[in-house]
Amino acid sequence: MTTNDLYALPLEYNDLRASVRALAENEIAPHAGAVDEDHRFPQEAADALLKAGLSAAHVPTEFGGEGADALAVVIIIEEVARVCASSSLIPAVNKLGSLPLMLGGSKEQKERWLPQLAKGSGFSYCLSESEAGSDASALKTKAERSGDNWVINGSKKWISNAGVSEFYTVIAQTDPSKGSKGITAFIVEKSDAGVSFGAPEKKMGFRGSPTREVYFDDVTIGDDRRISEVGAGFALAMDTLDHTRITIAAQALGIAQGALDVAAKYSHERKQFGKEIFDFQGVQFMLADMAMNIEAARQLTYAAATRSERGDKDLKFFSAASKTFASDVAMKVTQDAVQVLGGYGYVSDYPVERMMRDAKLTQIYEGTNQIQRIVMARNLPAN
Ligand code: COS
Repeated sequence: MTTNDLYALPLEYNDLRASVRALAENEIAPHAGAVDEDHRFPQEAADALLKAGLSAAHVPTEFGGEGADALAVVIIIEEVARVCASSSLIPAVNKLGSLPLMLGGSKEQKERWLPQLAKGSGFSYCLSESEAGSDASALKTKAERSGDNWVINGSKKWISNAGVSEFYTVIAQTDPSKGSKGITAFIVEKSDAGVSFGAPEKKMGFRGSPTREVYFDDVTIGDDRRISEVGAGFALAMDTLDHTRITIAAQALGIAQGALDVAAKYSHERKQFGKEIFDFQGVQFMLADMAMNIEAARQLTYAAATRSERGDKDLKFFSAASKTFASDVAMKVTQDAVQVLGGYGYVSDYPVERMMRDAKLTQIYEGTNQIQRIVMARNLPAN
């Protein structure tokens, strides 16, 4: 290896970016505004992503998927989020929902669900509850033994793509006396008796992605649905998030890039005081800061993705850092993009107000940025 190979993406990733960008601009962007305005699932995006093998590209080839590595998945999500954050949740949620199965499940279990995911089934992740958000191990949903079966009762909150997905990884309490060591992971199917969904939440952003409660009422499943050792479900859930928080960084990165692209173009179109507003240094400084921060977020996110792929020891730090940094950048960049567009930025004729609303969630979900800082601090070298 020479220095020529360092800090440059291999050609295959640049080719992937170009093809996803073309698909996103042609088939996803035209619907992004309506999806947001009508609070409707981005079916056009779901169909286009599935057809191109991008809706769950992380599924290994032996299970019918594309076998995309963590960096490739990041680039897919980034490019889709650049035009429609709601649509980018399709590949992100599918990875989040199925990663516990990929990390903890048996070969038979993977053969049972992953090929269906590759064909478009959808896979959601059920960890959070109304009283267990940041304090995830305080969850109350119970799975109790009944002969050879498990009976699940309880409810999960803020579940992305709930109702759309066929499969759900459910993190449930199997021995309340043991705290985080009494938690176990299961797969529940939408068609299982006793599974139902709440009304879609009315959200500030990400309005194209349904977020609903999921209810479990005496849902009875066999032990073949258990994907962690009994009591090892919390560690599996946390291990999963170490890998998938990077996909939220990718999403934030894409939203920020999309907002910068709109603002930069607009700055050359809009004339005030007889010249392009780009000619004012105040606007140039804003655009330069936006681009600089986006590039820094991109480097950190790609570095985190390669650590996820290799399973490096410092993944936890990099994953939390990339999610925090990229989402904070997305919030600042989208606010500044609205500012560059002025009055036009504040109305829905341009996409930057949607992007600003979408950016906010990336600072909150898959662990608030405050929780990420706890994770980073716990993983500093001295610890
Ligand atoms: N990977 C593997 N295991 C982990 C882990 C990780 N990242 N984080 C914690 N664990 C394990 C710990 O090692 C510990 O086991 P041991 O006692 O054997 O060491 C166990 O899980 C409990 O860990 P801890 O005591 O650190 O748990 P806390 O209750 O303090 O919670 C935080 C830790 C706050 C980091 C965790 O609850 C969290 O990430 N919360 C946010 C949840 C979230 O992201 N929700 C978003 C919804 S999911 S989309």
